[in-house]
Amino acid sequence: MYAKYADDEGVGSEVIVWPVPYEGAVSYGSGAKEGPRAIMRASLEIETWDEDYKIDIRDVARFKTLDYFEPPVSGPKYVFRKMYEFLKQHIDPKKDFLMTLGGDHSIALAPILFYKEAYKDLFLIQIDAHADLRDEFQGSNYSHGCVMARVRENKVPIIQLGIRSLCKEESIKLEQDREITTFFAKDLKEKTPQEVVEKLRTIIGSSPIYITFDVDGLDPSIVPGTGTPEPGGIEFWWIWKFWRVFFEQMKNRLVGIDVCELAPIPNQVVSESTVVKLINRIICSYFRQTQSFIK
Ligand SMILES: [Mn+2]
Repeated sequence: MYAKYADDEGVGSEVIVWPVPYEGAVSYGSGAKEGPRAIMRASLEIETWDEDYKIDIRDVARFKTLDYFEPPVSGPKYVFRKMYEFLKQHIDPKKDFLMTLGGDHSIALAPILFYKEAYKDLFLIQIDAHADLRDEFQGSNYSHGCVMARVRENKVPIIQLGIRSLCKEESIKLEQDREITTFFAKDLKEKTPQEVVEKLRTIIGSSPIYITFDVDGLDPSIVPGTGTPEPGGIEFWWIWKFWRVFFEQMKNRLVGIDVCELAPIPNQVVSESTVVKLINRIICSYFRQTQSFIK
């Protein structure tokens, strides 16, 4: 039923898909625990051909889907621990490319720290409307509003793209923490993907990269199905072009990715379609480089 991301028909690099249908006390809208199923379902319907690259995603990637993670009910800290344990047992960070499908943004912490352990100079690219830098949120240090604060405690430098909603505590952190580079959504609008990539190259150098893709970073006109939609987000064709320029010019190793905060709207598939198109774009953009599959 969840065919495309679940099959093994492709011939390229293996992408291990890990569905994590967890949502804690989501602050506003709910439904992020339905994200993985909606993404799997939409992955059946979206064209796998990339006309820009003239390649099919199956030429560069083959997907293997793990069983759906069963989150403990005792809160996000325990979800983190159980996820981390699972990764330790089943994933080889030096070899395996993992794509974790959330769930709310709290599910990103375990894979990020897991890869950080293997790659000391790991850089995080965070697509997001929110800074997620609160020290504590909804009574937990591990909730979706705190992920990036925990990431920074573990010394992972962050590049943020699409930010447009934060609190005073977070604003101060952004000013003080030199290991966080923030491209606010309103400024991205004025820049070409090329200009942003040139800046990123000087910051990231040749370090390995992990991408955490909170879908609310995109404009809600293309992803209305998310818990806390914020107007003025990243536009579709901008980010579409961005991934091409980014991977062509950076040539960094991408170790893994997560996609979170998709909360599907009943009887409407625009959000998950947008998200799957962009997942496919990232996968094609990266793996066509690693396999020298250049047009
Ligand atoms: Mn987030």
